[in-house]
Amino acid sequence: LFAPIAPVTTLRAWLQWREIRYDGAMAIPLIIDTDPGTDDAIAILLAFASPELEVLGLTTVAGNVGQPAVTDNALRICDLAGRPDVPVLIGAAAPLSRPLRSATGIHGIDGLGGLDLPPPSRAPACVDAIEYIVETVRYRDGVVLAPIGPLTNIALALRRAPDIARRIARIELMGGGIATGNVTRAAEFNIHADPEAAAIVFGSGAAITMYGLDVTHKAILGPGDAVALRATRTAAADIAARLIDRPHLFRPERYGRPGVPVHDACVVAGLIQPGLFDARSGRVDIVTDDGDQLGRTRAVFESSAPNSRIVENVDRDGFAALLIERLGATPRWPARG
Ligand SMILES: [Ca+2]
Repeated sequence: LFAPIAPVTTLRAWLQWREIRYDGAMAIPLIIDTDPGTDDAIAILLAFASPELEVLGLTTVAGNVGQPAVTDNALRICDLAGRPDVPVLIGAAAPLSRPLRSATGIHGIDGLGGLDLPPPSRAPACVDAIEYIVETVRYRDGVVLAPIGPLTNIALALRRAPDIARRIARIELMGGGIATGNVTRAAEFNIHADPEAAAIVFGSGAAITMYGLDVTHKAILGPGDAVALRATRTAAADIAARLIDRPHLFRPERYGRPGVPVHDACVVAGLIQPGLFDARSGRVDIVTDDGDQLGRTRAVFESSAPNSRIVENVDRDGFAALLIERLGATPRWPARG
């Protein structure tokens, strides 16, 4: 399944081909680094449905589930969206220095909430995700990285090629939480999964926007949104509805309404419609010492050495409307045989 397929002459030639193909487009060139992941799936579908973004590639990282399942899921999502042109590249199989602890309780054994999508129609690209990130950032101007899983791949790329930190236009990431955690009281899953990687990324000097639990716990989509999504009768919206409408995950006592936080889609929505979100500048540091604070994102807002924009609020209804509008405008893809 993961044997190399179509010979890619050289990575550079291939990137050149893509650039020619997209020449003239004003879209933001974007690499989504992902561990699909139910909310990853919604984020990727939203990106594919949005002309403001040019999705250059999907790089996969072990997180919600392990390798090769995350890669398999990324390919399935491309198939679902009719995007065989978007390369999927295999990244890290484990955090930098810790064992992987996946999140199958939320995302299901398969990582996609038991959606049971057809097997992928193709194999991943025969270029390693780390090399792909490094070369793409060096070669293309203005590349934005959107890591929506543990930060292992981004840290490995920065470690291999520290020069890319100033070439990356922005790192717009889902992770952390100033006021709250989810995997522990102190820490959010993506940061807790690989705190050493997070420390490298936040310390890299790259411009970072952090969509943490402070905002994603306000980006709650529920049964009413699922009804609106289904009413559009598109495959992408239907998949999103199925991933949102899982009542066993609803925690109205915590989120103030029935529904699930669609964490990763916040990053993509923020790239498309920044006005939906409020952020403050600050300095974020990562707790890497073992103990009950492990993986915490500590923020200082009035810092003289800020390293991040910390996103705190979202217009929930606007966020829901964007998702429904975009996914609802996608083709009614024929069911695969
Ligand atoms: Ca994710």
